[in-house]
Amino acid sequence: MKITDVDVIVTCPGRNFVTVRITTDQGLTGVGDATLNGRELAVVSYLREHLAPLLIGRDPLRVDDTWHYLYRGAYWRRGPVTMTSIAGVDTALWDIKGKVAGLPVYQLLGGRSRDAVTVYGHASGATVEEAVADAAGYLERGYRAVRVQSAIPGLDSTYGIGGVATAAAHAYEPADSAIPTENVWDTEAYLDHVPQLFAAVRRELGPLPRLLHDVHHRLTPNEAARLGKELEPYHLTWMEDPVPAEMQDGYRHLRAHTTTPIATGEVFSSIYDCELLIRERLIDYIRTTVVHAGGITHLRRIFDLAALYDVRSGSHGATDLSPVCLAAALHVDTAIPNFGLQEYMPHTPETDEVFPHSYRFEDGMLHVGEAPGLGVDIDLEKAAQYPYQPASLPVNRLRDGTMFHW
Ligand code: EZ4
Ligand code: CO
Repeated sequence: MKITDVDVIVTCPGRNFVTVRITTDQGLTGVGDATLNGRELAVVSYLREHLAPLLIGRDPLRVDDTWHYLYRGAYWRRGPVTMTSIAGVDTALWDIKGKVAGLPVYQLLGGRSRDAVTVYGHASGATVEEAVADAAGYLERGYRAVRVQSAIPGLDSTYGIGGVATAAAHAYEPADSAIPTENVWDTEAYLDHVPQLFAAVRRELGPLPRLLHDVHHRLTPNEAARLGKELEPYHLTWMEDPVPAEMQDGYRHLRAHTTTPIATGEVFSSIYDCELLIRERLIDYIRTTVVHAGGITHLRRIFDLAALYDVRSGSHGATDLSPVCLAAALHVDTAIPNFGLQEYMPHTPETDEVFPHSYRFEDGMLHVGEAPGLGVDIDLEKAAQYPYQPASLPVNRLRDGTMFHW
């Protein structure tokens, strides 16, 4: 069997997605997500100019060999653009392998380790009361875990809060304009507010619902230690990305000062970005996912390393990861022994139409499909109706104008 075509499709059914579609000489096709929010066309160029020509004529079933060919063959290793590009190819090859075998990909990864994949939803609000009500709504709709974010008094804009209305929080999409929106950030206001938010959520919703919070890389290790300690009474499932991703040894200080569980990894692109965190058990959940961590082939290696140290998976699943990534993530989640939790934001109806899929949400869980391969496809005609629109993620500045982390 040979690869005859590698197409890179860009579509914007509400937001931009990049999809790799590989065709074989026997007419089989496979798809992979290669979306890197706000930097989509860098990946498109890497794929079209540098990877596609290398793949024509290769055996699509040599998945691991192709991964190493692309990873080692570049000489310049790692980084989000490279690893997202490789992920798109790798995911498409797993899809083809599944179709050739006549099996869903999770079967090729060792088979089912659980009945379904537990997810967490995104609750938010312009006030604490709204955030509590939104979280309660998720629990009523059957979710077993909820991430809670709320606006910070005194700040016009806060990460994780829907721009339109709270009821549309599931449609939260921060990449809204070609030139980044500039937001203002105040660490003291944030640190003062978040413990009050979770005190209210626990008071209203009781001790049992699983609660999460995303700090989005904005604290120093010592500030994160303070927040972790103050959140201890509220028993979070995890505090996400407490410090900037590159500050790995900062996790030692954080870990030594709080028992609030820690999750990180959505911006990591390889096992080398999280090896120290896993080996020293500095985190509880590793949030790498298929599209940004080198595809199924590499993600499985990360999760296998994590399993040795009792670190569980908690894959990123915001809506800038396409349904192709979500489908692939569900195959991994279903198969691995150390699955923890999967992030889930429903895609827009337009996106679901462009990417028909066999996974389904029911009662707080996602069920992977039984179709051979990934069980997801791209509808080329529908995709063509939504041309690319430049959109960047926002930036943050402190009150005095200093550039900060977003
Ligand atoms: O800001 O995926 O946990 N989810 C997140 C996301 C990220 C976006 C960036 O593209 O942190 O909302
Ligand atoms: Co996050």
